[in-house]
Amino acid sequence: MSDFSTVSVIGMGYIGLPTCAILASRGLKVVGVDINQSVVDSVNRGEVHIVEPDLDGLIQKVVANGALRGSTTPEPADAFVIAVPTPITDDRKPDVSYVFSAGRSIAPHLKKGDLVVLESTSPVGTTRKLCALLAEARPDLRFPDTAGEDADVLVAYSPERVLPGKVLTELVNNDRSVGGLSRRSSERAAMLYASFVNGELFVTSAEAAELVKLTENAFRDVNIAFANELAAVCSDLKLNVWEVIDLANRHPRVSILQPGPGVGGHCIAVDPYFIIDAAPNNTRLMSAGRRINSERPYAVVKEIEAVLDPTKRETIACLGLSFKPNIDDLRESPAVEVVKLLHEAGVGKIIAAEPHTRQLPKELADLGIEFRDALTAIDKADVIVLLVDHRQFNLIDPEALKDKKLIDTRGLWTWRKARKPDARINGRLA
Ligand code: SAJ
Repeated sequence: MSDFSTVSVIGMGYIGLPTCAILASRGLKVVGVDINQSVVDSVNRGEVHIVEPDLDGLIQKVVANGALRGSTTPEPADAFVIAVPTPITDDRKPDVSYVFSAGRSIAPHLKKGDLVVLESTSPVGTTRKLCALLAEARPDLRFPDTAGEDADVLVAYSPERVLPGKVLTELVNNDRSVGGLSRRSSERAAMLYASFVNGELFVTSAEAAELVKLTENAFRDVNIAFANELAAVCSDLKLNVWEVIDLANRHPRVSILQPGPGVGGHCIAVDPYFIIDAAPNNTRLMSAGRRINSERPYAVVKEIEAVLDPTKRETIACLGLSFKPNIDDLRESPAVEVVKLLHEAGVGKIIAAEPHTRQLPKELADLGIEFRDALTAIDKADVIVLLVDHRQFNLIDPEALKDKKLIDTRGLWTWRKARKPDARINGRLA
């Protein structure tokens, strides 16, 4: 049990809301702050506005027992956890304005002994800038950037690293880096996380912790780019990339990720730019990775065009629109991008199916794309494009699709389901 009694979480999005729920479930009084009135209202009704396994039950419970309350304005607390978005601008520069406005909003409520932790993915140096902003707003208090261990308010950075879809488990079980602007800041922040983290807590500097977070996602982006580059190579050489990867991964020190129609979501496809912006002359690999992954939807459209019959207007079923399997999140989804590019190319009649949403996102609805359930879409189509390997699509027997032209961007039907168990003898490939 920690000696914090009240914690305020600023930003109740994909990370902030589950964090509120976990902190509140550990006996802390939590005030979740969000500038969006409808988010606050829904939390205060015990409801969730995002889809995340088990989160609804937990929120309902902690709101009902009075441990969590939503508010549009911050109020005094022992610790403030900032979990607001840090998007990129159109010219791919980090936009940390939400972090600084969160800082300005909590500054009037700070008192001696308080802790401020930034969790948002941030360019290196942001925590220190946030601290300077707080110090400027509160000249009556001492902060660790200038007062070191004598500071009145402690400031640290501790990035979230949870996987959407497994947030509640990973929040508790993942190891965590905690980077304070002073030793006491690190210790105090580690104490806060110890109230709910079972994983190990590693203390470092704020700057190292900031780069650690960016590095994790940049590493993954570059590695997915390798798989996507291999997919292009295999397409040239008329080889099955899924088979090549599966067999290469039998090497004890090789672990290639999976190719696909591109990299989506608000993290992996964005965070490398934070490093590229900070060190443009030393990030050739990360820049190339970003380029390769961003170009994937165009390669998929080319593949589709190549199988279309030019003498007629064929129907193309695009299965799956979310940015990864088994979720409803369409943010920066390469599948949506493929549908848009196909529409722009003006080839065929497009039907889209997404089992996790009730309707098309506005950007596709505005284009007049038809929305159907997967089986109807398949039935009507000449070409089936599998864009997301949702569980539901795994149930479809590839045999039933043998009269259709298949573009399987995830290797679900053309490799994972097609692989015959009798291709192995005593655990070895025959
Ligand atoms: N993808 C591939 N091939 C793969 C793996 C993923 O094409 O082999 C694609 C997915 O289809 C998806 C995108 O990459 O479009 C990202 O999916 P993901 O499941 O790899 O990751 P995210 O964006 O949901 O969450 C990531 C995680 N980071 C890492 O795994 C290093 C998560 O732990 C972070 O907390 C999260 O970013 C974040 O918030 O930063």
